[in-house]
Amino acid sequence: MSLDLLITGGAGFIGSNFIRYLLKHTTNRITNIDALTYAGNPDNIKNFTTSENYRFFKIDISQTEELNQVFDRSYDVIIHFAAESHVDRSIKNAKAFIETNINGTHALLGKVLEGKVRKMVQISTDEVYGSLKKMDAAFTEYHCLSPNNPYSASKAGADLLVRSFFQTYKLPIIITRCSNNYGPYQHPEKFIPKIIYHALTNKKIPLYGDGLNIRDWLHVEDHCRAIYMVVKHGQAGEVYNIGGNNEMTNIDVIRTILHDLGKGENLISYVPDRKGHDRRYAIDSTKIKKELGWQPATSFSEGMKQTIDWYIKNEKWIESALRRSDLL
Ligand code: NAD
Ligand code: TDX
Repeated sequence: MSLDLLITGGAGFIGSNFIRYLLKHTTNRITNIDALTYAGNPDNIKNFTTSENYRFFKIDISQTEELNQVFDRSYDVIIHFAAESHVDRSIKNAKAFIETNINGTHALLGKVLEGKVRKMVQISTDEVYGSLKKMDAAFTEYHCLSPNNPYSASKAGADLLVRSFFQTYKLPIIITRCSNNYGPYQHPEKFIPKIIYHALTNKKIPLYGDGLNIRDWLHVEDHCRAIYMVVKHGQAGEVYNIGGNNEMTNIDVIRTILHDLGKGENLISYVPDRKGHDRRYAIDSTKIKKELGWQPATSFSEGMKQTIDWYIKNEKWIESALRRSDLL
């Protein structure tokens, strides 16, 4: 059965990969709403318009009047990706993070409350759980929320609002929390595409602090598959963690990419640490594996080779994304 889906933030990295996944594997009707901020790139979605199942609206989700435009119909599911997503920007100025991540999520919850949507999936992050020490067990869904930077605090705020709307109004809402994604169409301000672009153009690669912070890397296609399983089979009121089972230090990520590109470690430049830099994230995905039968299918080495290849072929895309963000 085809579903009527409302995707927020579908011009960004994960949202555009998710729509690509849907167009390839399903016949669902898709409405994509995105404010096209510096991170929302029209190039990411330009091929979608050929599908009769797809429509796009330039809408800021935190503005209720704008949001009303797409409620000319009701939806089976909202899949909510739209967010300000870059930690370093949130440390410089958190205002947009509060407006989009908290007020925007609240505006969408209002639409669910009005009965315009049958289910909502809130795409969240492992960062809401805070930071782990080296020997700590990975985050489960029961870990307390202890965000350490304005970005993760705004996402945790949104998650708590979502939780409260489930508890208070019994709305059919689900939260997913994933680890760091990588793959095609990721904004080049983020770590992996930044390393690749700097290596390709022989620019210094800034490595924060001692380079030993650990992230768990999840290929975006594995993530999209997990989200769709949650859309179809997830239970209201539940949280599902989604991890790549692939923890690496930042310095090792850089070394892997430099090695694959045949570049030297002289490109690495140690720079002052990010303020409040979380030391380690690790996700326990037992629940989604057991309950929905999902598991990651992409090995880091294979996923990274494909990813590097994509950025080599799309250097113009990287430069246009940097130009849109005044970074070039
Ligand atoms: P992104 O920054 O690439 O894309 C965000 C999209 O949201 C952009 O297209 C932007 O234009 C849009 N947007 C921003 N403000 C908006 C507003 N007010 N109204 C409408 N649209 C708006 O982000 P991403 O990396 O694709 O992340 C997507 C979601 O996944 C976010 O909610 C993020 O918190 C979460 N997440 C991302 C990662 C990751 O590694 N990238 C990991 C965990 C969770
Ligand atoms: O230039 C850099 N140098 C560097 O050492 C950048 C951009 C990052 N880093 C480090 C900081 C982190 O330890 O690399 C790691 C990854 O950094 P980001 O790509 O900024 O990701 P992170 O802060 O881990 O957050 C990401 O994963 C969780 C996403 O951006 C979030 O949206 C998501 O919620």
